[in-house]
Amino acid sequence: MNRIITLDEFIIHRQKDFPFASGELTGLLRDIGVAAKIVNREVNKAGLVNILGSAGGDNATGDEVQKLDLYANEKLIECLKNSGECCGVASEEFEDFIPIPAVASKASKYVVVFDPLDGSSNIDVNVSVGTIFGIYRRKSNADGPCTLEDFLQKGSELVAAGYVLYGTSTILVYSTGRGVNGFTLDPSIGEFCLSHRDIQIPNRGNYYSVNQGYYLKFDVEMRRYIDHCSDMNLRLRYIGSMVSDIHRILLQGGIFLYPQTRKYPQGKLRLVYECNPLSFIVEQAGGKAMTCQLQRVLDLEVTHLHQRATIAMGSPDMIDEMKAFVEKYSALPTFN
Ligand code: AHM
Ligand code: MG
Repeated sequence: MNRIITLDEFIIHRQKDFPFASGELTGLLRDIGVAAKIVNREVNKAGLVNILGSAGGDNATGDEVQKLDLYANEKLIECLKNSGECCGVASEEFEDFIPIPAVASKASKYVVVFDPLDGSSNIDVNVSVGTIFGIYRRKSNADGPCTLEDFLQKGSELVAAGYVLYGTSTILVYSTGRGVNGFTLDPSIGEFCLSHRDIQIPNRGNYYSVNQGYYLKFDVEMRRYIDHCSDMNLRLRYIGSMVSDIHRILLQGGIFLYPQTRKYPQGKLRLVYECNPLSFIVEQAGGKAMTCQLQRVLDLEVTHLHQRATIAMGSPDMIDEMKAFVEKYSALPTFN
């Protein structure tokens, strides 16, 4: 039988691979691992305790906030204070970033961005949700509090990113820029154990993932590409929980699309909290991630915390194919 490797063991073992190998990132990743276990416990209890339903407010981008979102948000922040490595966080649930005071005069060098519970409209119906996170090295002076510029870095400057999927089992997937590894939570020992070593996304897959209900609201090139996916007998899978859809594509291949619609002319998904961290993971696994206007997501300028972006990510050959459709059909005059 293979020896079990826990997340903590793996992080410490990999520490030397990291360019700033001083153990700081190790502490942060462990904090996130602890938060994931706490959130997981609560997500699993969601049907049992009176935590379901709306907290009655809207988040910074106007979506209804579920109670469990707030809980996950709070726990992540609490846990990120533990190691003293994080000088500030920005969360999809808050309008502004939150500076974290230094612990025991430690010079914290990192900021963390996260979507505490993505796909939260799925909670009430017992469908998978996820946490998405990204870690940047701060730009501001380590003597003072963090500043907005620490959070407005391009995705290509991420030093680590990952997600936790609270699904039929709970899995934490992360990358520090040297491949992607996945750890499944073994509830009997309360540890994330290495289950998916060096994940490589297949060059193509049998799935496409898009909210096809918006078909008529998409531009012609996207409609033609979606028609093509259907003509090729690809299977449509759309959970409405991006982490779940991306996780399937990462393991089995496929393409995920969220193009612009009339309601969301810039796309719906958030660049800082959703698109950049997941694009980092997908690229690290050998995939590609670009906007529906064909810019590499990780190269996009970040001008505000809640910026939205269109997105196409997944298997490299399928992204190239999508790109060819966009180039061909967006160049033609449209007769909508
Ligand atoms: P959220 O952060 O408010 O949960 O929204 C993000 C989610 C993604 O997980 C998912 O892919 C998308 O919104 C679904 O949106 P839609 O219902 O418009 O297809
Ligand atoms: Mg989200």
